[in-house]
Amino acid sequence: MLSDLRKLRTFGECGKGVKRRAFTDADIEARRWLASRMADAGLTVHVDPVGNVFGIPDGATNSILVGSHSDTQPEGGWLDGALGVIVGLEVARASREAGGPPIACVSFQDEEGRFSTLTGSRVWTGVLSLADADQLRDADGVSFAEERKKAALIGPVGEVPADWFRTFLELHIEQGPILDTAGERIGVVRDIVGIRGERISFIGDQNHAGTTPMQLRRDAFQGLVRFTDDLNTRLREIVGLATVWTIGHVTLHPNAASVIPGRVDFSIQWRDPSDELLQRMREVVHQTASATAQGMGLEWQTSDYSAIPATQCDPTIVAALERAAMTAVPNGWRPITSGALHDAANVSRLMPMGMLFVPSINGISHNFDEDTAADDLVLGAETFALAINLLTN
Ligand code: HGY
Ligand code: MN
Ligand code: MN
Repeated sequence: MLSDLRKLRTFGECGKGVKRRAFTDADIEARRWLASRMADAGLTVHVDPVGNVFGIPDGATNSILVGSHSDTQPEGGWLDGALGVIVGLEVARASREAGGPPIACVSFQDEEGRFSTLTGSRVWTGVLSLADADQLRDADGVSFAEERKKAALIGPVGEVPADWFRTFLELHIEQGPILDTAGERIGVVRDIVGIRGERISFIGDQNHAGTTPMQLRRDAFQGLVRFTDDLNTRLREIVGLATVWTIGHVTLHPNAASVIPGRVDFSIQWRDPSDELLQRMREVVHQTASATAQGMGLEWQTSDYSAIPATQCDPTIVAALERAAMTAVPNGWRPITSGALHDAANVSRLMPMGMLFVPSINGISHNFDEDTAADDLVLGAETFALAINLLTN
């Protein structure tokens, strides 16, 4: 498992981390390698039309499905997604060698949102239609419909029916500080927060930075500044302890030192365990954008709205994961809410799902420095396999 994990890291390796954006050469090469490792393990490889890669045992149509994603953020850690994919492969391989229950494995595509949030598993689970996904473009305007044609480079492309599987399990790094700070080694995920996101634009007047008096300006960047400040004040009135919101991607037009920005486009996303709060927050985001535009003589637009509801893990699976954790590390585990989104959230629409976490050193993730101690990786895999034994015997 560790040697496969370290091999996967080499695809797009960049210092301690990786750059393996969905459908880039590094991603396709990694998926081709994964497909070969699945075949080596005696699994039949299926690639679906959006590049999700499945390893299916002996024509089984009632497997447990184990996996995650192998694409990364633009500056990704070596374990985010990769750990769950490699442990999925390892569990499928070990079960087949031991004559155990049919275990299938998967690497979902574009979980990290080059095109949209958790694109591959949203299409596979029917949350997002293929036709709608084909309308997506990345931040550089590259078409999803074009890029997904590369799926054929990985292996034979065809639909993979969800009813081939009865349960989904995902092992993942926590990506936050809770386990590491508490000195604990396993997190049994009880629920996954919901997320909402969209792209917002403010449009003003592009003009000369030297000759345009301040009071005559319609400066789109200043619009973003006021929006952000006003939004923080308004949201702090209504949010809870677990609520987060982020403006992570900003493009200014024309992005030149001597030009007053005529346009700013930015992503905004927010997360919380409560769906009604997430909805309320969207109203505040729009009220704030409208007030900002009105107050500064700007126009504003919104697009690319996406929503994944808060998700509960299956109680039977949670109980098995807790029993395994109590066996493996009696005083070193806790139940935990996932602040990160995972493909498991989408798959839970179709079948019972569960997740297990291992610690992230200093809580770092979505960063080249993301890391987890090797013995925690092994303990996580062993605890995960123990839970699967409990679920299948
Ligand atoms: O953003 C997330 O929660 C996930 O890591 N893509
Ligand atoms: Mn992930
Ligand atoms: Mn991630």
